[in-house]
Amino acid sequence: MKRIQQSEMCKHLRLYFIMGSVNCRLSPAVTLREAIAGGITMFQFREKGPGALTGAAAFDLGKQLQEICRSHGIPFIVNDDIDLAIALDADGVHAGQDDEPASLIRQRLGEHKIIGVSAHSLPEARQAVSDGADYLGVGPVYPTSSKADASEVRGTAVIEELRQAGLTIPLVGIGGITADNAGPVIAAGADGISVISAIATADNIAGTAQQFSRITGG
Ligand code: TZP
Ligand code: ICP
Ligand code: MG
Repeated sequence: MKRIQQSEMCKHLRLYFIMGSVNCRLSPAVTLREAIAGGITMFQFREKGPGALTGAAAFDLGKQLQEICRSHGIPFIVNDDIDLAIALDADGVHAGQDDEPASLIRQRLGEHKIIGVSAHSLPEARQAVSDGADYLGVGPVYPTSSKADASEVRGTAVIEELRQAGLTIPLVGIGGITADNAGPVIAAGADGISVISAIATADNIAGTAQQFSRITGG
């Protein structure tokens, strides 16, 4: 099987929801179902931070969320944990700068799986492109409380810089994005936005996701 095409990748990225059990107000399964009802286009299972599940409990929750994604045709991506992604036969992996390079992850997962990489600067983005990443997560765009070790907030400047430098790789902005501040992220050149708390902790999860998808064209 072949690498995912850029046009298909861009469609999946329009409204990319990320969460794990510690991010949710309701159960993860209910949260995910509501978010799907509101129009999310891709999902990342990110079981991280104090109180996060590990081992068999993380596998079991991942499996449950993957089945929900499968039944709605939503790609299911695993954050960081390549062994878990392989065990679940996930659709792909999202890797940080401290994780293995995309080229090595590709050798383990195969050509047809989606590999995303976090990039905070033009050099990191260029490296990820040459390593064979399928998409980038660029941020934090705005201040976030969902990532303890988040790097410097740069607004939309890095996204603009990558596009001005001619990078065409599909990318999402991430970090502190709400329905009120998502517009400039798309205007800066992002193909979509990635969101944890604004959706996972919303009073009306489906309604909030729907508001986002009106902005990103999802
Ligand atoms: N990487 C950069 S910011 C961030 C991650 C995982 C957290 C985004 O969460 P939120 O709640 O949408 O700010
Ligand atoms: N970007 C994306 C899309 N996911 C992440 N987990 C991250 C940056 C840190
Ligand atoms: Mg990581």
